[in-house]
Order: sequence, then C-alpha cells, then structure tokens
Amino acid sequence: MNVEKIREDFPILQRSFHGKPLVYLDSAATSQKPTAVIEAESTFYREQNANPHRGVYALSEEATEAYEGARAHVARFLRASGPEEVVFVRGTTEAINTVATSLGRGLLHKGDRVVSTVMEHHSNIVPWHMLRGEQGIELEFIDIDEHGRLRLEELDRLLTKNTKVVAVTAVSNVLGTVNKVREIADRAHEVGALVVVDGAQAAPHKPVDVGALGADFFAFSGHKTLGPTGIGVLWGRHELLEKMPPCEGGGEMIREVHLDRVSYREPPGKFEAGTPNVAGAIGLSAALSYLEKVGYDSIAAHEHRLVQRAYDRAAEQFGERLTIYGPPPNGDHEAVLSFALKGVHPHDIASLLDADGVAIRSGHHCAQPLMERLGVPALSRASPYLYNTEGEIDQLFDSLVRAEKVFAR
Ligand code: 7TS
Repeated sequence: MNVEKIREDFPILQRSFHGKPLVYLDSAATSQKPTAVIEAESTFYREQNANPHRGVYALSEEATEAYEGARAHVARFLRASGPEEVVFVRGTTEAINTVATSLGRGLLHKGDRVVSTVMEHHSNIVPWHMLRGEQGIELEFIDIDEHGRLRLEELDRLLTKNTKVVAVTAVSNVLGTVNKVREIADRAHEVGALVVVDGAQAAPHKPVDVGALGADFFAFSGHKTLGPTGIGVLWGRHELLEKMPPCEGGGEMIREVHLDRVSYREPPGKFEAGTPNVAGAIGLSAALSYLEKVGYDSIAAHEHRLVQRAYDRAAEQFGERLTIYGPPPNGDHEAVLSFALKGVHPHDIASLLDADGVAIRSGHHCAQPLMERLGVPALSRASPYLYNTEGEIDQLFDSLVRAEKVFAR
C-alpha cells in the first residue's frame, strides 16, 4: 500500500494548523474523506437530485436507482442476504436506538434481561437504560479483565432464559479490543437471545460478514468508514425486521393510511420514514468502493505497523510512565490507542499537541462506565487510519515528550 499516494486522495490532509501540517490522529471520532466520496455527493446534487421513490419522471427514477444501488452495495459489503436487510439511518446511534425502541414496543417485557458490556460507547448503553426505565427491563454488563478483554466466563451467570438481548461492540472505541463476537453470539443464541453488534469501530478496519459474526443486528456509521456524516446502516435479519414495529411514522414507510387505520411497508421501507439522505447513501457507497479498492488486508497490515511503532516509541521514550490501555499489539488490538502519561492531564496533552498540529482526542470518549471501571477520569486517544504514516506516529511521540517536559512535575 502506497500511503503517500493514498494521502493525495484526502484533500484535508494538505491543511496546516498553527503553522504546522495537520497530523490527523482522531479517525475513531470521524475519518477524513477521499475526493471520490466528496465528488460522489456533489455529482448527485449536480446531476441526479430528486426525491426517490416518489416521482414517475426519469430524474426521480435515476435518484431511486442510485439510492437503491447504494443499499445493494452495503448489502454486499456486509455479506447480507439481500438489500431488504439494510436500513439507512443517520449512524450507529440511530441504528441501535431503532433496535431498542422497536424491540421495546411489544417484543420485550418487564423482567426480560438485556446484557451489554462495560466497554460500550454510550450509544450501546443509553438506549437500553431507557428501556429499563420505561419497561422494567433488567440491564447487566459483562466486565473486562486487566488486559481490557471481556470476561466471557461471566456469560454463564448473565445468560439465562430471561436474557433476550446481548448488545456488544465488535471493537472498543477506547481499548481497541477486538471482541469475540462469534463466541458471544453462539452463547447468546443458546438461550434464545438476540445479538446486537455495534460495528462502528469494526467496519472501518476489517471486512464484515454478518452471518459469520452470528449477529442478528449490526450497526455502523458512514462517517467513520471514509463516508459522509449523517448516514449509517442498521442491518437486521429480515425475519426479525419483518416482525418488529417501526419507530417513526410518516411518508414512504406506509402501505395504506386511512383515518381509522394504518398499515406499514415491508422492511427496510417501514424503518425509513420521510425523505432519506440520498446523497449520504451514495457517498457511503463511494467510500466502501474506496476501501474495497485499497483492500482490507493492506489496510490492516499498514495499521499494524503504525500500532507497533506507537508501542515501540512508548516503551523507548516513556517506559512505565506511559500506559497504553487495551490488549497488547499484534492480535486483538485495533488501531485505537488510548493512553495515560503520568503526571499530565489528558486535556493538557491534547492542547499542547494541537499547537504542534497533532489532532488527538482526550476525554471520556462517550464511555463513562468504562472510565469508572478503569478508575481514570479521562484518557488521551490517538486513532490512526490508512492515511497516517509512521512519521506521523513519531511526531505524536515527539510532541508527547515536549508535553511531559512542560507539564509533568
Ligand atoms: N459505537 C462506537 C463503538 C463508537 O465508537 C461510536 C462513536 C458510536 C457507537 C456512535 O457513532 P455515531 O456515528 O452514531 O456517533 N465514537 C466516537 C468516538 O469514539 N469519538 O467520537 C465518536
């Protein structure tokens, strides 16, 4: 993989901040966009814009074809049975809320249990909390061990005949841990529970096969996979989507509306009320094409080098003073590096790095229960992607050396 060539495809990487070239290391928050994605969206607006599914005129038919073509592409990308299993939503957050809200409307009952994990992003915790409040659903969490891996032995205790949903992230946005989703899914299915997989941090880095994962639902966000903001995917097994009630009512999700009754369309239509984000779906399809062209194997090998470089520099430069959280590199640790530098607050690190043009995130990363579990108020996080170089990892560490000099007492 030629990183310099790839970088040319991402116009934003040409920018400078505070007189320094941008070193963008916050791709777990959102990835940057290649020209192909930006062009795909603007071409739609310049040449094809119309409301899909509504008009009989040629332009609307073209818009419909482009939108449905994007859906078919996502279905292939996920190795789904077909496009009817792909619901376009705003992102992972909306996808998981859709599942929770819909299941909450009649398919889950007081005393039913939802099992999640302590490493989830808030978007895979809060929607289930809401069900706890509204429906009397029990909520339990799988803990982690000292390496930031899930303690799967807890499933013996947590999976009972009352367990109806297991909601787990495929990859942690803080620890980078790659979870054993298939094993969890097999165990969950033994007690008849449905498996909701948060794929927000998985889809950008590894090929997805929803069948092989054993998922019943899979959610991901376009903007973390080189695509536009405001578009994401809820994949669900078709027979489940068929049984589930819609969450929002409005245009295009209905079959018939009368003053005294209403009936709904088949999925995915019944979950897509209102005018959809057509340009976003087309941009997402262009992003998936880009990822497929580069190839996940090349991306993984490249990211692997970056992660290894970070671990090496951390050990050389800081030893015990810098802790990278999550499993050791070279296995089940994705390109998400959350760390603590002794004596320096994460926000101070992020501000000082910003002065060097290095963009990383600091804070609780929308995973407050995990921060509590780790006993830290906040962490710094560098999350490289296919367009980052080993030189940029070096720049990160050079800046960290400076941060330690300035702030550590
Ligand atoms: N799940 C995981 C694992 C995530 O990392 C995120 C976003 C979401 C769900 C929510 O995705 P959204 O597109 O609906 O917002 N994570 C982050 C992050 O780590 N920093 O900023 C956003």
